[in-house]
Amino acid sequence: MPYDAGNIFARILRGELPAVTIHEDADTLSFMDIMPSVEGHTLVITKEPAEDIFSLSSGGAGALIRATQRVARAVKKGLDCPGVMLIQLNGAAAGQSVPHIHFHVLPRHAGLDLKLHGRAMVEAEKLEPVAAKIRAALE
Ligand code: DGP
Repeated sequence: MPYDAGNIFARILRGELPAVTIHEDADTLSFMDIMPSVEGHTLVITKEPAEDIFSLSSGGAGALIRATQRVARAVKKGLDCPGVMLIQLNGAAAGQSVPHIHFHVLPRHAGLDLKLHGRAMVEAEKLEPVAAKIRAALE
């Protein structure tokens, strides 16, 4: 299937929709998930218009995992969580809802259950203080 340039993340990349941004470089953008599974749920996306891991270039894959590693380190340090879970879904059958490749970065604490992602919306004002802690921990 051809890449859908009208998807939500493509619109965020074009500046048509707002996002609480964590980090941006030449190849990737990272921002807070608006329907988080857990406080601190962050997304890392490519600027390359690719739907999934299968259509992403190897250069794009390298840039994406490097940015994800950097953001995961900042989530761990900034939110002082003992674990960080990375999730990356490919295809509706796998649960992917936005057809633009992305990693989920989830702070984890033992015994704290994850909610299903993409359900309850959180306002930007509530995401911002958590985002500030992650940004401050970026190296
Ligand atoms: P996935 O199911 O893996 O495709 O995850 C898509 C995630 O994107 C899901 O956790 C909810 C999040 N999301 C959906 N729409 C928006 C949006 O407009 N802004 C932000 N920041 N996140 C969104």
